[in-house]
Order: sequence, then C-alpha cells, then structure tokens
Amino acid sequence: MRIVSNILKSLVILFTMPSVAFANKPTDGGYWLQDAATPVMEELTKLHNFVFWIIVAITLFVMVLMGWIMFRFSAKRNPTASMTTHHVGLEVAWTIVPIIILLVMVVPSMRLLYFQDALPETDMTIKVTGNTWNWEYAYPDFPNVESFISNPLEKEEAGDLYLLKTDAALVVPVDTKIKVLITSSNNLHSFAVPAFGVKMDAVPGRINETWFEVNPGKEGTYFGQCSELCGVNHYKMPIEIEVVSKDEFKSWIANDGAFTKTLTSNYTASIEAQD
Ligand SMILES: [Cu+2]
Repeated sequence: MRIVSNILKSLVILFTMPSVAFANKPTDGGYWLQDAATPVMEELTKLHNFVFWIIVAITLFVMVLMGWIMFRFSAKRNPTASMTTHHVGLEVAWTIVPIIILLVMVVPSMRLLYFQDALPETDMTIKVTGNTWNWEYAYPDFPNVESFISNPLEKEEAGDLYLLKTDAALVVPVDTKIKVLITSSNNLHSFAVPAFGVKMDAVPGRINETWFEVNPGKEGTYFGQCSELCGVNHYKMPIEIEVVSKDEFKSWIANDGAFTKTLTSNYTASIEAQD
C-alpha cells in the first residue's frame, strides 16, 4: 500500500504545486517545472502535462489489471488454469491501442519540435560562448557593447542564490524575438534556461542556434546552468538573464552595456519579488 500512498501524495503535490513552486529560479525541494516565460516553454509545459496524464492512466490501468489477475486467478480461486494460447481479438487490440496512444502523443510532440527548431524572423542576436569555466556574452548587433564574461558571485554576496547569481547578467529586452548563437572555446557545455525552454549544446568549432522570446509582462531575472558536465568547475557556470523593458534595454545599449543604477535597482527588486 506504500506505492498507493506515494502516488496519492504525488498527486496532492501536483495539484497544490502551482501556488507554491512557480518561480524563475530553482527552489529548494522543487518538484514542478519552472513558470514558463516564453511561448516555447508554455507549449513544453502543456505537452508535459498532457503526456503525464496519459502515463497516469496507463499506470493505473496496468496496476488494476495486475491486482485483479493476482486476486481472481490465484491458485486457490482458479485451480484449473485455462489452456488458451491465442486470442486474435486481444492481439489486435493490444497492438492497435498502443499505436493510437503513440500517435496521439507524436502529433503535438513533432509540432512543438519544429516550433522550437525552426528559427522565426528574429529581431536581434546574442552570441554565447562557453569557456572553461565561464560564459561569455556578445551582442553582434551592437558593436559598442563589448563582449563580457559572467562569473558566479561569492557565497557571501549571493546568499540563497549562490551558484546562480553572477557578476554580469545577460541583458535582453522583453517581447523580442532573440536569436542565440551558441559555441564553445574548448570543450562541451550546454546553455540551458528552464523558464525559457532553452537547452542547446555549446560545441567547439560549431555554432548552434536557438531562439527565445520572453512574453510581455515577464520582465525579471531568470536563472539557468551549464547542463553538460564540462569539467572540474562545471558548477561555476550559472546563467543569469536579466529581462528588461525595451526602453530600458535601449538605454542599456546607449550606455555601452554598462550596468546602470536603474537596472541594478530593478534587478534587486525583481530578485526580492521572487523570494
Ligand atoms: Cu560548462
């Protein structure tokens, strides 16, 4: 019965989750997906939930069936076993039904795959380079902004956000389609931001591309991490993205990408709002 109680517990957590766990950063004991900030992540969350309920239904069906078989066909209740070896109807059913289930899942899944993969017409480009061991960000559309390296803050400065918070966030405007070019200077890394539904390998000698567009009203600070085990300081490669309004982004660019006071104050407020 422990299995049943565990399943019930998980379901209770699932239903009560949205009110407690939605945030743009990982939370202690976090269980659910982070709150979606982009259309891709919204779709990913929907697909995840959809497939989740199919899994629940299959699991329950198999459990009930097994339980019934163990009860009804035990040696005590069914001393003379049936000698049936073949049943055409049953064989057809247990081939067709799984095919239908797979088709039901593959259609939304492939649609989403192309939605993620096919780059739309983007408004600006950022370039992300994985080094051993830090991330380097460049804004090829804005030559006045020098590329910069992002390092995690020390424990004392970062507090709860140790190994997430950095000394220089990637700054991007909200409601803008952004192309991300991702590469590496020497070994494999992965640029992953859960709230954006972005995870793309950084491969030396190759440029991978992906895109994201943060939904209107979703300004704030988002966190990710290098998600490809890349060596001894892998843990020192957090990704911090500061999503600002278009106007704020313009003034950030006009300031040659300096971290201005306005930005810093908004930035602190958005961190506090998440806590
Ligand atoms: Cu890495």
